Amino acid sequence: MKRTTALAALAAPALLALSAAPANAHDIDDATVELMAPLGELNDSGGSGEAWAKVTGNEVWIKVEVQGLLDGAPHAQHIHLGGAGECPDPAMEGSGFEGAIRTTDAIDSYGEVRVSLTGNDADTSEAAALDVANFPADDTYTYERTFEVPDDVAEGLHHGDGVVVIHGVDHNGSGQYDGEQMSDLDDSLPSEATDPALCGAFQETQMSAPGGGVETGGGSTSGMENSGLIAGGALLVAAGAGAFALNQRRRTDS
Ligand SMILES: [Cu+2]
Repeated sequence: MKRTTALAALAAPALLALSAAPANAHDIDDATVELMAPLGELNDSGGSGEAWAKVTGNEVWIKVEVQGLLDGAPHAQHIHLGGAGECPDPAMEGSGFEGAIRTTDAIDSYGEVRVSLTGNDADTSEAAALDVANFPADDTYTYERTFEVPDDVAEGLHHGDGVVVIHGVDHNGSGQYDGEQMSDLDDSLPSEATDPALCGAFQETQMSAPGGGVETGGGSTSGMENSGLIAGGALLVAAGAGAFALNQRRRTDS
């Protein structure tokens, strides 16, 4: 995960340096990436779960399985992006109820809401982050949906930077969202309704072999292999071996 992120960060300048962006970027866009995230407990929510996703271009299929959350209360669920691509330490001291982690406390770790995992064909953008009528409201549920995301979100997901966060924690054990403190996301909601309950950073799975990618014309390599070449070139450029990287480009283009 960390290694992938580092390679991605190095790959960007390499693309500019090699001026080979159009052909390779196209291959990456068309590549399918399969992701998995074990969902870990935050705020002693009592929950657990797992998420899977398959991203092809801008199309995202996602499945989320959750157990053990507060029953009969909506669980806002999102893909967050733009942070460190990871979950906070569950032991982190937050600004919430008896030190609970509130959503904004851990924004550096998982980033902002970019995808709202709503049901009922509702909006999946960040604008629907608190569309409580269209989120699951059971203690245990399975959610599955296929939808389109904007380019920058697709790119982040392709790079394995997405973090799944499920919200809603009954800190005081009252059986509902209540308490004195209001939400850091919406001051008309109790903080319990939006505090993070589960978190999982997507990681690329090896479920589909790179060789299984769709062949593009002219006997060129698959998108996965091309992105490997770009990443390899980036490391060499970073090491000052620019000549080798240029040879690499010629071989990639031929
Ligand atoms: Cu969220």
